[in-house]
Amino acid sequence: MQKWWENRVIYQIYPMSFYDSDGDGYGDLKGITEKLDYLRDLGVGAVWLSPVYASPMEDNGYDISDYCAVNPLFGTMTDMERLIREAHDRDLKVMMDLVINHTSSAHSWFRNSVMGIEPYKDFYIWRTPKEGKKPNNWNGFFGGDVWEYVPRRGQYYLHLFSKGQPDLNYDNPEVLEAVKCVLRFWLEKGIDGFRCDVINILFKESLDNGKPGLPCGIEHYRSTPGTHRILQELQDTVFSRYGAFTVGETVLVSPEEAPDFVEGARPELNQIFYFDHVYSNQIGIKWFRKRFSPAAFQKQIARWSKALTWNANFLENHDLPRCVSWIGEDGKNRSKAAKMLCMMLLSLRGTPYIYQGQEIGMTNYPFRIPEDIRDVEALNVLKLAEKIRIPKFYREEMIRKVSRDNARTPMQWNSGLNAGFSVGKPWINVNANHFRINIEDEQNDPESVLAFYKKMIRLRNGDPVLIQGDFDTLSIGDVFIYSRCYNGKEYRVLLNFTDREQKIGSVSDILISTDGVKADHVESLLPFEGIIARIK
Ligand SMILES: [Ca+2]
Repeated sequence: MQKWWENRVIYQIYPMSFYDSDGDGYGDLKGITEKLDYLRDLGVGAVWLSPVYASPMEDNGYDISDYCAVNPLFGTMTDMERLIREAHDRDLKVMMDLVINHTSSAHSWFRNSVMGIEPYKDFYIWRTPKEGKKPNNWNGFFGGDVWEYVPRRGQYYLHLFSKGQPDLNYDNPEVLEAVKCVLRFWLEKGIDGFRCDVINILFKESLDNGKPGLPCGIEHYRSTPGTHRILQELQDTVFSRYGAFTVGETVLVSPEEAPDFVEGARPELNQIFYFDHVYSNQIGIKWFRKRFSPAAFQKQIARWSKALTWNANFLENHDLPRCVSWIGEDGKNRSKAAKMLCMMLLSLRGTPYIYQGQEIGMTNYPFRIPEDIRDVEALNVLKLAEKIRIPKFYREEMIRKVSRDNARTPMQWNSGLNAGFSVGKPWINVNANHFRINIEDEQNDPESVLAFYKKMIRLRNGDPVLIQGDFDTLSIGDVFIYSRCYNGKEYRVLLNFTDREQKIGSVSDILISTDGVKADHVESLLPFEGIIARIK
């Protein structure tokens, strides 16, 4: 039997930038509830909310100070309960973000831990200085130190992310019990599943010095047996009891080790996100990029589509630039490229994830540096780049192209004030292109990116070949070609990744094209055109 997460398209909401119901410039829970009919009409079957928990917002909510409370910026627990109820009334599942590698340093667990109050004393990873020095040579994901000294305890604590995000100590069984209570709290409220943040680095197998690498020390905590044990236990004692769905965000997992998380003898998670396609044009780290290569990008998609029977497929999220800007083209071919990428996302094998604004082809933002930037990560990198004397022009371009803020500019609802996102001053600039790229206009245009997303979602939702069919790669390069086969039927998907017309031989019986109604027989693809043809 198909599981709900195999039949549904999942839509990611970044609450701060989705819709502001009360004019304070920040999106909120009531705002999301008001827009549920829009999501229903789009055809998606589940929403995943980036964190809405109580948080000092040092890392935009990925630093949680109370797992069982709602951030007042987003509303109240009553607003959250109403959102869950109203979503379920519209047959939309609700997923929350789960951040359990670390808490905020403002969490009461951490405060009590600093004071040495039981049972919290060993909830975090504390170590006494070694001959006055830090416990090891590791460095962190945001660059720089992983150890912060606390005079009160005379000890350092470990933080793989910022110093306001201390790592939980999973060597202490009471930590896992406390986390289970949090999970049950939300599942009892009717949540249908979780997107689990950096889930494969929970358990630190040792604190020995790391080998040189990025980040240094990762071999001691990436995909360790201890992490597998924790995930199995959460699955056995919590997730399976509620039929809860889980998708894991992983850090540097290879296609060879991925099945251990989702297909092992003891299932741990239902799906994981891989990032190799996103990394395909990076040089070492994400800030340095080479020219986008369709072949390098498609190779990773093809590799993962073969490695796992069921993938979590995505092109955008709250941490990435807009796909049409870096994979396709956001100039004159924007709408064509956005539709082609939509066709790929919705015709791969696995669950498609759409990030807010992707469905209208929202683009990167031409940020003024640094005054328009809000993301702490980009601001840190900018300072670092200046220090190591990367030229001004280059470092500004780097931030403009890669900054996470590209995904966080407000949702473009209409062509009016602040794109209809808020009547107040938005916390981050609205892209000026909302005059021509916005939901209201696209809803009235049958040729729009939005209209194509709706069409493609409806096609996928009702088609077992697109949902369950086996995947096979036929060609990689300027034109990406793959097949989907199910029950004696075969579809062929052909996607032009270039701004030039491409010959494809003779293809007939076309099910759908990104270019509207087609003659029954074509021999070439227009710039950025995609088609799905029935082969048998
Ligand atoms: Ca608000």
